[in-house]
Amino acid sequence: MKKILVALCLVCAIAIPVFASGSSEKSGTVTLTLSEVHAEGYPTTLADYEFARLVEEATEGRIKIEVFSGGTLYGEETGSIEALQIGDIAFARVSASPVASYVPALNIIQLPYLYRDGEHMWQVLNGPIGQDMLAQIQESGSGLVGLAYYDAGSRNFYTKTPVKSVEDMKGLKIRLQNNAMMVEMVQLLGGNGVTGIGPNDVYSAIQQGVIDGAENNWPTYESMGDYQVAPYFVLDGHTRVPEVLLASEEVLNSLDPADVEIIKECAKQTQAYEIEQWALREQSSQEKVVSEGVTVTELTPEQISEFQALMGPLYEKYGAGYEDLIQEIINTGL
Ligand code: BDP
Repeated sequence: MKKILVALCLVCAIAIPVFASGSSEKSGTVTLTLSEVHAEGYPTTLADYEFARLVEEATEGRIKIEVFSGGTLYGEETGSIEALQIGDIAFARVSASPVASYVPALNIIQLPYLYRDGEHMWQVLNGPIGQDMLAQIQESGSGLVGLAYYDAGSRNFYTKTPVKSVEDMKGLKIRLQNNAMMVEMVQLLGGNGVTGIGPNDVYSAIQQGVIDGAENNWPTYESMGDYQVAPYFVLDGHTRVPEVLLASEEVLNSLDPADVEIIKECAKQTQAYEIEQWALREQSSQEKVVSEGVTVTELTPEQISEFQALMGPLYEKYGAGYEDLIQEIINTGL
């Protein structure tokens, strides 16, 4: 009897249809998974839900997108990128920084001190250079499809001890995203870059003394609670790294091409919404951490130039072969 039951169960297991794991299908509707490291209410998470809403509406409910926020699926964005490549999930909203490990050309649009300000970055990203980079994510054969850029402001160092000039970076262990160029950036500033720690684990890594600090924008610094353990924030503005909404090429290929067009269109439509949410949160996060006692160090233009002056080797190494493009980026909007 026992043997018969085991045999029956095996038959059942095989009989249950198995769908590409990035999607599941029920009576003509498909549910696609989206991975997000940020919490509910964070600007990118709000944009993920807006994307899901628009896609569901435009496909009359045929395509549903389920958002897994807070890093519940993948705490490290590298994990979600690799899951996209093998079609395990359909979408991930990630930072362009770890994507550059798979599509090296993306380092060009996130070189330190490349943009004069946010407006300059958006002129580049929404112009031919940025759109070509977005297309290159797929054209490079990465298995990833770049759907849209989102805002993530500028990144700044935050530490347990005050950083008032580039000299204070000496010997500091700084957590970075998984990107070799960023590790070299911190080395050039005199510190040591540490990777492999997901953004949701930075707080405990600082608390336990594994690292002396990290670098990020106001909203992540506030949202992850890192300001409570690293209360010195220096406005060095070393990078502007856009967020990217990515899709799995394999999962998109399994869908009706007309639906893929709808997905691409809806993703583009969410950009303005995210930028709006971003501006609000950047302001409120800054106000919150300052009201809770964070020490913000502003640097003079001369002091910022000291940081910037050390970045030459990165432009030479990561910008090799892209000299004209970098110049075009610098000239954009002038
Ligand atoms: C935040 C980005 C998020 C990154 C995180 C990090 O929004 O996508 O994962 O930085 O530093 O600004 O890992």
